[in-house]
Amino acid sequence: MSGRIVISPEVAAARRAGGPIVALESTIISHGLPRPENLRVAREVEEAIRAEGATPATIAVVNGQVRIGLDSESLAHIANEDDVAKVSIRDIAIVVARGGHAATTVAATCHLAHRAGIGVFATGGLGGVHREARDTWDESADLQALSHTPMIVVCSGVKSILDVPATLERLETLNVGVVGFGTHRFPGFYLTDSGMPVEARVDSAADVAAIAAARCALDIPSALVVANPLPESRQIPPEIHDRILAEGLAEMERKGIRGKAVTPALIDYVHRASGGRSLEANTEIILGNATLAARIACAIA
Ligand code: PSU
Ligand code: MN
Repeated sequence: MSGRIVISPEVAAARRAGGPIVALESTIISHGLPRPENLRVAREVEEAIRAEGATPATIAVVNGQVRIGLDSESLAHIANEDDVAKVSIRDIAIVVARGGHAATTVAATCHLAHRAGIGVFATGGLGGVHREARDTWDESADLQALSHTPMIVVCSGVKSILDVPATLERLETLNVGVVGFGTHRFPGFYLTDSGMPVEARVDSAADVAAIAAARCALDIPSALVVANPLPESRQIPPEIHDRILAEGLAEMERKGIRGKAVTPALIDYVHRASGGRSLEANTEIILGNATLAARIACAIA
């Protein structure tokens, strides 16, 4: 590919062999988890994918180059440095042209992974419709990207910092497929059940692979979201969750935080207010989703 996109030797070898590959986003590393746990979790997630016999492809922009698969030094840079921008699809080219560094959101990662021939992607939570969207029009570009990128996206729903029912409506409007893994309930990230139903349930990686094959044969242009909940015993107790969430939303209002700063600021608030509990849940979510995505990638390959 052009010098603007560089595929790591590990990912290139997997591509040549037609082996299973799982794309990973990097905004969760740079803006979604606190230091120093972010780097540790990023490495554990890659290992979890290798342990299933698949190849991880963490995606980011380093020195103006899109990297599909990061070496150890680049991963550490994304995790530790303040000069890493958060980029969605519209922002990628600006950072590339200027030779900068950036972490990719779900939208940007889907776009770049698809371009690199990767069909499975694992993350924690998707962006979605914000609660005050009626006034602010704040809806993540992730949703648009999912509507026109054929990708299997394994996640634990969306955080309840968002308007979950509105997000599900938008996913329907945008033709994005949603299936619950082992459940008919849409997960609420820290909560096993967001309170909203999912029509289609799948129970195995092979189930997902069969749907992926049918989508491919039918040229369905959008993504399939595989919503994978935390087990109930591992969720944040709903009373604690609801209190922290209300406080976090009030703080954003007070500080007047807007635009793409909203998601990282809210996530950071929840991490601080929950005394490490949300970090533990977040780590478990990402590891679980990476493992499931690797199994799906293996079933497809
Ligand atoms: N939700 C999370 N953790 C995250 C994000 C979302 O639970 O780290 C990140 C993802 O990279 C997602 C992005 O694509 O935030 C969405 O940001 P925005 O709402 O500005 O589109
Ligand atoms: Mn936004």
